[in-house]
Amino acid sequence: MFIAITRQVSPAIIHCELTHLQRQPIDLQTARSQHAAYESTLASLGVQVHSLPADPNLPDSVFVEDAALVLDELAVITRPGAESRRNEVDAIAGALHYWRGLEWIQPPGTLDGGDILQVGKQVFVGLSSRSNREAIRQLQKMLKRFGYKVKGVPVTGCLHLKSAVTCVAPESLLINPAWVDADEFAGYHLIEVDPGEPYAANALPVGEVLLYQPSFPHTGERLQTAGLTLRMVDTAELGKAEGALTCCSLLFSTG
Ligand code: CIR
Repeated sequence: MFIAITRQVSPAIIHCELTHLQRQPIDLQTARSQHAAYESTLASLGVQVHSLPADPNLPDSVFVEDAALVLDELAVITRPGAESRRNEVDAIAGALHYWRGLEWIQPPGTLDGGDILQVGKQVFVGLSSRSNREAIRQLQKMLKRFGYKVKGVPVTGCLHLKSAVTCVAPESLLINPAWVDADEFAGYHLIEVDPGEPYAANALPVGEVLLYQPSFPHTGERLQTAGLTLRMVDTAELGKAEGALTCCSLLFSTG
């Protein structure tokens, strides 16, 4: 069975961190209804959704992905790169400890879960404005005993590694090569985003289905041509806070 941890949209989301986007108004009701649709799509696919309450003091806390890496063997609680996001991890650790033993990234390590792309036993970590080499060193030490390889990958032009590349099927990656070097992923089957849709590389696989954004129709066509089954979920309002599909859940199996 799959579990998804999610968190309700904070009433303070208009004060979110922004790195590559200009601030624009975010309609809280729209953001909340899109988030609710995201949760119900997961539930309709048989995922058990554990939705944590909103926190008015943590504007970005809906983006739960950044607070942890959940593997079969353990969960690693991150130390987010943005100081305003550091307190998000406590509620996530409190929820995750029912399912996994926990390890914690320690200072001076900084790590956002959006920078972590796991493909089987290979873990890629984006070297971004949020995640640093010290966190990679700590992750390598934590995960070595379980047989994982951890590799740092430079990211430019976007917030996180998973803004630039996500895994859409076993051994298949959806990538924007303008933001991350495709050579880092040699050996995988690469599907490039349509050049007119730079933000289109973030997709969320749930079993046999790929959750995807309707705002990227040309890349969506490429995914369908590659034989993938898409389920459209619109999170465009959260996109104004620089969030995408993967960021809104921590999805893992109970084995
Ligand atoms: C931030 O800048 O931290 C938030 N406004 C957006 C985080 C999105 N998270 C993700 O892509 N994993």
